[in-house]
Amino acid sequence: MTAAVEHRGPAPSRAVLAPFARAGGRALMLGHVHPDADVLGTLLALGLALEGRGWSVAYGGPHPAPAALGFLPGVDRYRVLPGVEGAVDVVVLTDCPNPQRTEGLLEQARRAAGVVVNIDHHPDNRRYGDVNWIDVSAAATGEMVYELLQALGCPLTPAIAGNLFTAIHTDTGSFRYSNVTERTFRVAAALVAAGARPALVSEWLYERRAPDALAWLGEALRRVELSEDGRVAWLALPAGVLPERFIESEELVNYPRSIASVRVACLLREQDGAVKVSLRAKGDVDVQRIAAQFGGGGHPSAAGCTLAGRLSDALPRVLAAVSAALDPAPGGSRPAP
Ligand SMILES: [Mn+2]
Repeated sequence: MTAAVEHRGPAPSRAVLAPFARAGGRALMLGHVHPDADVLGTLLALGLALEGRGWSVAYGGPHPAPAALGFLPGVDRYRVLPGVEGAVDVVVLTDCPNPQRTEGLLEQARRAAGVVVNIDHHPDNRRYGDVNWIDVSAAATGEMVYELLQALGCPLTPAIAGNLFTAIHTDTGSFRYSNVTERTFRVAAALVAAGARPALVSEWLYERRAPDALAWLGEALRRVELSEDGRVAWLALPAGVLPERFIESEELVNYPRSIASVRVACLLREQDGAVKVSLRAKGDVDVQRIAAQFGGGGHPSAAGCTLAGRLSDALPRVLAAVSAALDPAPGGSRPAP
């Protein structure tokens, strides 16, 4: 490749299609740290489609696929990669705004690969690929990969459809969030027609809690706090109060978010000398801007960041930033949302 290419539209351009156009090749589907269903579902869907066209495909990243996503068709092929060995024709990253989130694997892959393709819907994507397709109007990268497979003429097998449906299902909070559009439902309908099973996905995602999880959930919910004006709710978890396994298996930030008056919900979690922060907005507050103040990123209504130090220091800093975003100073420099 010579100069890097950037494409922003909802339909893939010829430059986006070109790396996948040939009949066979070698591809690495590269995930980022703590891969979620949008990452895994899209990597697996595109990889399985390429395999159907005679490609040889490897799947992996710095961390394993979470056990809760063990139902994704083909996820057993996804490996923890200590490094990237051997040459490949194409490396694909999906839903990965920041190349540092591959923990060095992208740099190794770049040396081994003909082309790096970056497919994402995050507004703060760093455009690190040779081909960068960034569609911020997509609710999930799953919508983009659906369009890509349609444009390539790849048949939607039930396995491919199940992966893409799960990607869209999770990134939209089960089709509930403000990122959901007519297109989301159109794509989801096509995926169900192709064999995705919505009830099965819901059962795997929401009805497979461990027997002790409800007691831990009670412990978590007891700690939710609400600001005086009711617009901010937060859940602050000191290290060790809840099992890691439980926290990883729940979207705990959704509980403070569910209070009617809340505009911004925060989950702060102390771990290994740092505090991981998840932010969610309902309506007009851009939490991506808040996360960016602390070196993080995400989407306008769902973002995250990590602060060094203790929970007792991080909590007031985060709440102050949220408060400033809710009530910008008169004449301040905050751009219109
Ligand atoms: Mn996503």
